[in-house]
Amino acid sequence: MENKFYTLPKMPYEYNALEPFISEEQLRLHHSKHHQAYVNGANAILELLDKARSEGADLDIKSTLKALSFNIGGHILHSLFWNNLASVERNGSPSEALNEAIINEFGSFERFKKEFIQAAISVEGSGWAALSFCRQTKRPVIMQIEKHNVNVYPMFRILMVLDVWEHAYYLDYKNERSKYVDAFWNVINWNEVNQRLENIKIG
Ligand code: MN3
Repeated sequence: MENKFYTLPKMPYEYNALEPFISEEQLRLHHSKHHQAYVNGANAILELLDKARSEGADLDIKSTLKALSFNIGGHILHSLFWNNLASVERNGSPSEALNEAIINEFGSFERFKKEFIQAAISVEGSGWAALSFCRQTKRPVIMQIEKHNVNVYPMFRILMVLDVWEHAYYLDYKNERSKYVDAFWNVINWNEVNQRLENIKIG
């Protein structure tokens, strides 16, 4: 039977694989507690919806859907995030196609990196920076996501995300978000980012 609920995905590497850039303790907590909380949150709301529908009960639809969007967003973004990270030994490099797309859009890889870093550092409160891709214009676009679900461009495919919630880095970097954002570039799984771009062309 198809599982109608979300599950916490298994990490594609050990919790210590991203050291020294992201510590074992930080990554374990982030995956096993924080990501799990979004999975549980989304499932609890789905159960609430199922129950209310089967009983014919009324719901506060507005607040329920707002919470559902937040928790599903958290689950999906974290699932993408773990897979677009890799240990220094396994992270590869941007493919020719990815490089070309980035250079066509931003002028240079350095310019892309600068804008992505600025997007990540300047998220108001908690959120994400994401490199996404518009299939209509064939242009890569940076998304600056607040929380897990605000400022998301509908239907854009996500190539790469960076979690800049404090829970992602506080144990390792305290309040210094920019140091964490700089460290991220050492553990990007370019093989995965390349593949996501490739999948768009096929799909
Ligand atoms: Mn997080």
